[in-house]
This record gives sequence, structure tokens and C-alpha cells, in this order.
Amino acid sequence: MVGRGRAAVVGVTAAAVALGAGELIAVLTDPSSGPVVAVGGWIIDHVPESGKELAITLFGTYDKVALQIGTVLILGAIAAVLGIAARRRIAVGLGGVAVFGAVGALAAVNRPNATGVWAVPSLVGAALAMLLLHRALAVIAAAPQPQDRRRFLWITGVGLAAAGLAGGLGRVLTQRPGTTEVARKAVDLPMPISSAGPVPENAMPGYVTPNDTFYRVDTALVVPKLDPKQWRLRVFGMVEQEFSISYAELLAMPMIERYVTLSCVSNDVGGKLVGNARWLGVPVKDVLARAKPRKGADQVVSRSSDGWTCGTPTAALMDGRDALLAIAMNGEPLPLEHGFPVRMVVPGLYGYVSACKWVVEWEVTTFKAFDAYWIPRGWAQQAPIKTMSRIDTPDGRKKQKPGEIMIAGVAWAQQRGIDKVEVKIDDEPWREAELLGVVSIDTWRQWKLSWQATPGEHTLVVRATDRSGKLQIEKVEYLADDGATGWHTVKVSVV
Ligand SMILES: Nc1nc2c(c(=O)[nH]1)N[C@H]1C(S)=C(S)[C@@H](COP(=O)(O)O)O[C@H]1N2
Ligand SMILES: [Mo]
Repeated sequence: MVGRGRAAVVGVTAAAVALGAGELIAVLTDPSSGPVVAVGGWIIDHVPESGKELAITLFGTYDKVALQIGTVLILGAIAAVLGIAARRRIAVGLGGVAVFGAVGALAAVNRPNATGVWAVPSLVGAALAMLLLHRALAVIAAAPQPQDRRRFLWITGVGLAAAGLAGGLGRVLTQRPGTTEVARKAVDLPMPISSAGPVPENAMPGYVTPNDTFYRVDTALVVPKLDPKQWRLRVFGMVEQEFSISYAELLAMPMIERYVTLSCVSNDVGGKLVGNARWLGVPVKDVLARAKPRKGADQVVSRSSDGWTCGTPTAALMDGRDALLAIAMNGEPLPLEHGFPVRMVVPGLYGYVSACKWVVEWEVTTFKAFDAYWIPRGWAQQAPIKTMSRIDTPDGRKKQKPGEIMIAGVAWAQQRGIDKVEVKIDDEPWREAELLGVVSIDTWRQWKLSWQATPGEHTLVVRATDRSGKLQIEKVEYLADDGATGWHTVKVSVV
């Protein structure tokens, strides 16, 4: 009989062939139809938010890569066990591979916007894996010593190499920005009829977050690649006048440019899931008003091309704030991962209830009638941004020298604005920080405070007050379903 170790390697090779072939075939069907992306997408949609937060905390922005590597590793381990089981009973091995093929196919056809062909990569991959498992075990078992070792190495070596090549090629081809990036570069951005105020003269570096360091949060394992020539926003539901608008028509409408600070509801106290960019776009109300929303339609559900949804209060879109259907970020067409060709930006609301990227539909409805993506997963339906402040320097992880230290950071309360930032050093009374200039109430505000640091361990705490006079909530509550609260505290060693 084939040895255990070898049987395990054959099992792993079979799984590799299934995944590699699947990834390559996905080039023909859809980037999201490959077995790893399909199963990964299913996991993302079904894992509780706490699991995702753990992944984000552990792997930072690499959570998506980590998820896929994890999926492949777990599959590899199961495949090794199946290979060993197949030594005695080939049917167990073949049956096991068939089950995995079916799981991949089911995950794929159940993705939003999937069609029946999305099953093909997983099914063909599984069929190839079954063939390899069957042949390899038979050949190795039949072969007498010492060729047997050579045959084993040959089959598994060629199988693994082919799988790796197919998978790698498939990934390169499905992930290439290609024609979408060409179309993006070709966009001729219109001049706004109202420009964003200038960046304040005394702004410190970091007031505007560059596109390549702007945080990214979404459920998309594969960045949607939409052709702007094909793009339309369809507006329907509780409206007098359903209609749809093309990218060219949108570009022809009067645009405004605004700095707006975007933040994520899962941003922890002191966290980095917040950024400030200059957005160019059409006011949402100019487009929405055309549809004439009916009375009582208190929610507009924005749906992205990959099926993700968010629900925004109709009032927030119509009340005159600078809610935008944005096409550009910091002077360039939206980067693909930030929603090209069109996304929403709504000042004053967390991203998950407002900032739909790759938006293709607006369904005018009610909060009672529809729960958007994150609501059944435990997040609040309504989520205005809470007043927050953050200490960016000094960095508590580095030892500081005694003498003058600039304590500095940002504070934000979009739609209300920041009126005061105070810092407490150890047991001293609160000191008011100097507020730097700000473009509008919709962006974060930088602040600084000079401190004569003495040797020893120190604790710095920051808190902000918004322009309505309300003090930032003190209690640290990370798992609040409508946004974390708490005063950011940094411990510094001065030596
Ligand atoms: N299509 C789509 N849009 C989305 C999301 C998503 O998962 N899919 N996530 C939202 C969340 S939770 C946030 S905080 C913002 C983040 O936008 P950014 O990635 O451009 O920073 O996008 C929002 N828009
Ligand atoms: Mo978010």
C-alpha cells in the first residue's frame, strides 16, 4: 500500500490542482467565481463581525490576503487527510474531493450577481483533482521499488508545479486592473462650479490623506472593475419617477468639490480607520430629487455592483449637507479600491451607512422594509458619527527625551465641527490645545499642545468638544453597535 506520507502529499497535490485549475478557469467565468474567492466571500458574509475585527486587528489591511491564505491552508490539511483515507478506500478520497467541489460551486453560484457558470471553476477543478487522486494512487501503489519513488515525485512534482502556475496565472489575469485602469486614466475630470476651500495655511502634514494611504474597508475580496461606459445608476422603489443615469450624463451635471473626513464605525479609540480627502461629485439631492421620492420613504438603499448595500436616511441626503455621488478623490478619478467609477460620500455618517463604493443602484424605501448589509450582522441602522479625538504624537511605543514635546493629533465631529480639544497630562488639570485651521465642519481638525516633559512615565489623555458644546463621551466602549466611544489615552516613557 502507498505510505501515509506519500498519500498525504498526493491529497495535497490533488487539492492544489483543483484550486489552481479553478483560479485559471475563473479568468473565463468571473474573477469572483474561483473557488478561493467564492468560499472566502462566503466566509466574509457569514463570519460574525467580531471575527472580522479580530482578523483586521491581527493582519491590519492584509485581512483579505490572510483570509485567503487561511482558507487554502485549511483546505490543504483536509486534503492531506483525504489522501491518507483514499489509500484504503479510494471512494472516500474521491467523495471528499467531490464534496469540496460542490461546496466551492455552491458558494460561487450563491454570490451576489452570480450565474450558473460560476460553478464551473470549482466543478472542473474538482473533476481534475479526482482524476489525479485516482491515477496517482493507482500508479504509485502498482509500481515496484525503486521506480515507485521516482513516479511519486514525478506525479506530485508536476501536479504541484502545474497547479501553482495555473493558480498564479489565473490570479494575475483576474486581478489585473487592465482595461478598467486605462478607462480610469482617461477620465477627464470636470471643473467644479464650487471648489473646496483651500487647505488652512497652518495645517500640519497629514491634514489631507493621500489616496494610497487612505484606509480601505470593504467586503470585496476582488476589487470590482466597472467599465464607466457601461456604468449606470438605477433609481427605483418608492419614487414617482424611476430612471437611470449614465456616467457621461453624471459628468455633464454641475459638480462641487469638498473636503470630507470619512470614518469607519469599527474604528477603535485611537484607531486609523479615518481619513480626510477632497471629493469631486454631483450633490446627491440633485440626482435623487429627479426621482421624486414618495412621502414616508425614509431610507435610500445604495447597492454596489458586488451586491453590498448600505441604508442612508433620505433626510441626510436631502437636507443640504454636501452628500455627494463622488467621481474623484484628491484630484484623481476614484482609485479602483475606493469605488471607481462612482461612490457615495455623506458627511456626518459612518461609512457603512453612507459611503457605498461601486454604487449602481438606489432603492428608495423605508427603514422598516429593508435592512442593509451590516444591520442583520449586529450594527445599528442609524449611525451618525460620534465626536472623537486622537493623539498622534508622541508615539507611545517609542521612548521620548525630556524637554519640549509637541503633543498633537486630530479630532472630528463631522457636521457639527470641533470647538475645543483638551489634553490631560497625568494628574494635572486639563489644558486647552491650540486648534489649527479647518476647511469646514465636515473635516477633522488638527490640534497641538507644547509640553515640557520630565523624565518618568506619563499618561496623556485627549478629549474634544463639538460646536454644539457637547463633550466627547468618556466611557471606553469598543463594541458599541453604532461606533466606539472613549477618550484616547497614550502612555509615554520619557528617559
Ligand atoms: N461596495 C461597498 N462599499 C462600501 C463598503 C463595502 O464593504 N462595500 N464598506 C463601507 C465602509 S464600512 C466604509 S468605512 C467605507 C470605507 O471607504 P474607503 O474604503 O474608501 O475608505 O466604505 C463603505 N463602502
Ligand atoms: Mo466601515
